[in-house]
Amino acid sequence: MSENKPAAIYLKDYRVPDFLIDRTELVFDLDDSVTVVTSKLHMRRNPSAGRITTPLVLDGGEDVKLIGVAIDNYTLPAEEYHINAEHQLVITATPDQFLLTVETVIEPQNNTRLEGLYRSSGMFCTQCEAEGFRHITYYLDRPDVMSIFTTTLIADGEKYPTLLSNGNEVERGVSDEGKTIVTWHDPHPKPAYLFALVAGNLQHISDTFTTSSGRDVTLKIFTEPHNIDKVDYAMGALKRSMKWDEDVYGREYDLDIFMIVAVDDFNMGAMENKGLNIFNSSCLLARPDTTTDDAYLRIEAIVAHEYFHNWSGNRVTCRDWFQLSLKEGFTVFRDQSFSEDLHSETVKRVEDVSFLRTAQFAEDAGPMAHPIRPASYIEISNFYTLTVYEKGSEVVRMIHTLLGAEGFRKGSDLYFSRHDGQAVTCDDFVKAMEDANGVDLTQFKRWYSQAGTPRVQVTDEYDEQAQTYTLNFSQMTPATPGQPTKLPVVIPVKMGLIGQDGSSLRFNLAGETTTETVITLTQGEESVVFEQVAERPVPSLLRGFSAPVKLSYDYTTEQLALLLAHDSDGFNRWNSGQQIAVNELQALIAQVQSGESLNQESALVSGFSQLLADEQLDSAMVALILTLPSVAYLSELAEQIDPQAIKTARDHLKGQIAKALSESFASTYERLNVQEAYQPNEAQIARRALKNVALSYWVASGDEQAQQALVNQFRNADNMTDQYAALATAVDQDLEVADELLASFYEQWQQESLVVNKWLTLSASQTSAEGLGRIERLMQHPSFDLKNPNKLRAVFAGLTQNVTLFHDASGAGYRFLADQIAVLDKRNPQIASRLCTPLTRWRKMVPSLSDPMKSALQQLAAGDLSKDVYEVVSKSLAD
Ligand code: B3K
Ligand code: ZN
Repeated sequence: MSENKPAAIYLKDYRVPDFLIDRTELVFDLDDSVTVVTSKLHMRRNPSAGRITTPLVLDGGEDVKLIGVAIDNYTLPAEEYHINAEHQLVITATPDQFLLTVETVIEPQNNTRLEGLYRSSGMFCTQCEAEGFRHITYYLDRPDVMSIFTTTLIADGEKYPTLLSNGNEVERGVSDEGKTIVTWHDPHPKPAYLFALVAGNLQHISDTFTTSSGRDVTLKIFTEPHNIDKVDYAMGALKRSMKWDEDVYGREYDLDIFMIVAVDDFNMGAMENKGLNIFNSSCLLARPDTTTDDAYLRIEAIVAHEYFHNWSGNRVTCRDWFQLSLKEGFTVFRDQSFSEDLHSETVKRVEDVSFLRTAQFAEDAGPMAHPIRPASYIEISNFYTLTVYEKGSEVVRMIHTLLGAEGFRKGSDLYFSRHDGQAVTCDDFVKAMEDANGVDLTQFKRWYSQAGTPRVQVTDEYDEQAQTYTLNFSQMTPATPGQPTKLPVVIPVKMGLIGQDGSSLRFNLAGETTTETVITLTQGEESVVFEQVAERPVPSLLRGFSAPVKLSYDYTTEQLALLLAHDSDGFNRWNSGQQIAVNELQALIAQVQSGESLNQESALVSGFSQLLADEQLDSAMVALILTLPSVAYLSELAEQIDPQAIKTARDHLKGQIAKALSESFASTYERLNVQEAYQPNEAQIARRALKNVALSYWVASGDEQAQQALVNQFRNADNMTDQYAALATAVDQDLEVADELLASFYEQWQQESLVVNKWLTLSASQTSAEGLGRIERLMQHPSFDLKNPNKLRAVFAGLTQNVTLFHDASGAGYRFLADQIAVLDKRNPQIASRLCTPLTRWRKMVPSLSDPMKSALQQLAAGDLSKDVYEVVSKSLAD
C-alpha cells in the first residue's frame, strides 16, 4: 500500500467554519482546451467560530491551477499565500470582511474521475457532491458553508447553445469575441455540493406545474438530440412527485424553473443540484421498446428522490458528511413511500426489503459495517452506502411507525420550518420529531450510532385454560468492526395472531381488543402477554418488515404454509413463502456439499400450484412469491458462502418445481401472453411479471414447447420487458439458442447504448468455455468504453454474478477483478472502490475460496492506491 497512509476524519473533531461566504459569483469561460474560472467570494469571519486570527484555508485539488488571488481587489504577492500538501490554498492574513477573488484554470476534458467539472459526450457537466467543487476552484467545500450563487457561463454559442446553472436565468448576451454569455442566479443559500452547470448542444421538452399556492413552475428536461424521444415518462414522474410532496408533506417547489439533464458518463444514478438535477441517462431515459418495466419504476422513483431532496437535503441540508443519512435516509423513505402510494404498497415493500436484506445486511455483517451516522471515514465517497441510504430509510420508517402518520407529519413540518436554510444534524431531525410529539427518542437514537443487524429470537407459550398467549423476545446485535459490544435498540414489531383456519384472531393487549398491534421492544429480553386468545395461534411477526432486524421463530412448514395462504399482511404472506424456500434450499445446499443425492420433495409444489390456479390473486404478488430466494440472499444467510453449492441447490429446486408444475406454468403463460399496446401501468406490469416468471419455470421444466415460446417472445416482443425476459431466461437456463439470441439482440440494439449495457451484463454472466477470455473480449468490444461507468458496471455485474467463472477455485476470477480495479483506480477511484465489494466478503467464503479471495485483496493492497480503494481494501484485510 502507499507509503503515506491516508488519515481518517472523525465526527468528534467537527468544528464550525472559521469563515463564511455570503455570496459567491462565478464566471466560467468554457473552452475545449482550458476552462478559466473566476470566483468572487464575499467572505467574513464566522462570529460563532470564536477565533479571530486563523488563516483562511480553502479546499482545492491537484487538478486546479491557480492563476491569481486578490483580496478587496489587491492582488496578493506570492509570499502572502501558498498551496499546502493537501492542495489547499492558505492565505495567512485577511480582514474580518472582504471580497476574495480567485482565478483558476482547469481541464474538464481530461477529468476522468467524473468529479467536479468534466466533459461527457461533447457536453460539459458537473458533479460536486460530496467534495467535487474543490476540483473546480478553491472554496470552503463543506456543507455547512451556505452561500448565494450567481453563475455566468461564457461559451461558443454554436457548439454549446444550452448553458445552464442553478436558479433562474437573469441575463443573456454576447461577448466581444462573439461568445454567448448567460448568467444564472439562485436566491436560495446552498452549499457548494449543490452547485451545477451544464453546457452542450441539447434538446429539451417543456411543461408547467402549478403549485398548490398557484405559482406556475416551468419544467424542462434536456438530453442529447438522439434521446429526446425518451424523456416524456420522466416528465410525468416529475409532476407526480411535485404533487405528492405537496399532498403528503406540504412541500412546495420554490424556484420559477426546475430542470433535469441526462448525461451518459456519470458515477452514480443522479444528483439533486438546486433547480438543475443531473441524471445518469440510465435513470432517466425510457421508451417501451428499450426500457423494462423495472426500469420505468426505478426512473419514477429516482426522479422523485432527487426532486424530494429540494426540501430534504437542499432547503435543509447536512452540517457535515457524517450526517449524510439525514438527507439520504429520509429522502429514500420519502421516495419509497411515494412509490408505495402510487403503486402496490406490498409489492414495493417486498422489493425494497428483499434488496435491504440481501445487500445491506451483507454490508452490515462485513468489514465496512458502519452505523447510519458513521463516526469516522477516510474517503466520504465510500459512505454513500446501502447502510446510509436503505437502512437509514428503515430508521426513518420506524419513527413513522412509532409516531403514526399524523405524528410523523407534525415532526417533519417542525423540522422543515425550524431548520429552513440551515445545515443540521441527525440529532436535530430526531429532536423535531420528539418536540412535535412530546416523546423521548433517546434510546431510539442508538440506531444512529450502532452498526450491525440486530437479531431477535422469539419463543411462545399458550395457556389454554387462561386463554393467554405469551411471546418471549430476546435481542442482540453482533459485534462489528470497532464496536465489540452493543446495547439493546428500540424495535417496533408490528404483529397479529392467526388461527388454525387462517383467520385473524382477536386478542386483548393492555385493555384494548384488536387483531393487530405494534409491540415496541426496548430490552435485551422481554415478554408480552396477550389475553382472551381463543386458540393456540400462529404468530404473524414483523409485519411489513417493521424493523430492519433478523427475526427468528421456529415455524413448522405447515405454519408457514398457513401464513402464506392466509396472513392478512401481504408482506408476511410473501415472507412465509420465502422462508419455506430458504429452509428447503439450506437443506439442499448441505446435501450438495456432503455429496448426498438431492431431496426430491418440496412443500412449495402444492403451495405454488394453488397460487397458479387462483386467477383472482394479484399477479405481481404471485410473481414475487414464485421467485426463489436469490443466490445473493442465500449467500447473505450462509455461515460460510459456497456459491457453487448454492447455485446447484437453487437450480435443482427450481427444476423440480418446474417439472412438477410444468402444465400450470404453461397455461399461466398462455393465459397472460396477450397482445396489448404497451403501458407501464400497474395491471400490465403485474401481468408481464407473472407471465415471465411462468415462462422461466416452464423453460426450466425442459418442455420443448417452452423454448419455442421463448424464442417467439424474444422475436415478436414490442417491449423490452418481454424481449429481455426471454433473453435472460435463455442465458440463465443455458439454452443452446442463447448465443444466437444474444447476437441478434446486439445486432438489433447496437445503437442504443443503454440496451447494449444489458447485453454486456448478460454476455458476461453466461457460462461459457471461453472463461475469463470472454470478459476480456467484452472489454475490447467496440461498444465498451472504459470512460463510461455504466459500461464498467454492466460487465462487472455480469462477471460477479457468473458463479462458475468468478468463484473458480483457482482464484483466477478474483485476481482478474483485482487487476481491473488497480487499473481503473488510476482513472476513476470512486468506481474502482465500488467494484471491490465482492472481494470484501472473503472471510465469509468457504475455506477453498476464502484464501484466493484474500490473496486477490492483498495483491491489490500491494499497489499504490487512491484513498477510496485504500480504505476498502485496508479495512477488509484488517484483523
Ligand atoms: N446525493 C447524490 C449522491 C451523490 C454521491 C456522491 N458520491 C444522489 C442522491 O442520493 O440523490
Ligand atoms: Zn439522495
